[in-house]
Amino acid sequence: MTHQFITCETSEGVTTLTLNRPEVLNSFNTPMSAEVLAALAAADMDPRVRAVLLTGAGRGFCAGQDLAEVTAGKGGPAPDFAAHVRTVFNPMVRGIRQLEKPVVCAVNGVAAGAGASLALACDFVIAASSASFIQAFSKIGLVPDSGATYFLPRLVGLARATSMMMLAEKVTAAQALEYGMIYRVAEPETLMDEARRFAASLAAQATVGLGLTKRLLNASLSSDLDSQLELEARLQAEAARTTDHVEGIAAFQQKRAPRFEGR
Ligand code: T3D
Repeated sequence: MTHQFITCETSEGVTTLTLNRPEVLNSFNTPMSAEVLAALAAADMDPRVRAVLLTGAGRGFCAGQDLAEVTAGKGGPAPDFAAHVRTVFNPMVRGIRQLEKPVVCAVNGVAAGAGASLALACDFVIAASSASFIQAFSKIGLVPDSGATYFLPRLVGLARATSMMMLAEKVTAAQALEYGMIYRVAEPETLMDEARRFAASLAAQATVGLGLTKRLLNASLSSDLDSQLELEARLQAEAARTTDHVEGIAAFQQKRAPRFEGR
């Protein structure tokens, strides 16, 4: 499939998806979001793909909605923001959370607005020490979207989420790590190597088990203990039927590293 606004390549079981509009800090126009969605769907369908790496080209990760596309203040008919959020941003967030393969986000620079939301929806965020996160919405009179109000309070607590969202202050990568928003910080020069190696190591794990773990974590965000215990029991039975479980046990007994095939 050819892409105009992203690049997409697969090696070592990892699909690397790069947002590629560096001149506008990879902000989202509608076609770019459609390309991201199609690439996530392709990664989902392809059994050779066992992890996804999301990053941005140039000095920024993603500055959220492309404000040149927004017609407010330019006269003309009022845009249907609800429809836009439902059709452009929400499907990408669902695409990341429902993909039962690990998604690593390498935040190479500023992540603002829906760009920050998208990073927070990923399973692992590795940020360059020079990167930052800005809940930029309030600066333009909008509300946080693309799952920000769902993920951020759960990651950092209500007080910090409130201040980030109402004050739109820049959160550095070091602060994001300290607050529990992200997984790791890397030096800018080594970010992509580290992120690729990390994604490849995830791709070599028991993919079905990781996918079912993601389903459990998704459910746990809005579940009660009894429901969660029951879901764990059901999904454990599913994981136990995989070839990778048999291989994991064999490797343990033979005191060797497992060779997981992702099934
Ligand atoms: O429509 C709906 O569905 C509503 C949904 C909304 C979801 C959202 O994401 S709302 C939030 C939208 N994003 C923003 O408000 C962030 C806007 N950008 C910024 O505040 C700053 O650019 C940054 C803090 C992210 C980075 O600042 P800085 O100083 O490093 O870079 P810069 O000079 O501002 O930007 C560099 C270029 O990118 C610049 O273009 P130029 O002057 O070199 O030709 C700038 O205009 C462009 N750019 C940055 N962000 C956007 C953008 N162009 C279009 N849309 C952007 N979001």
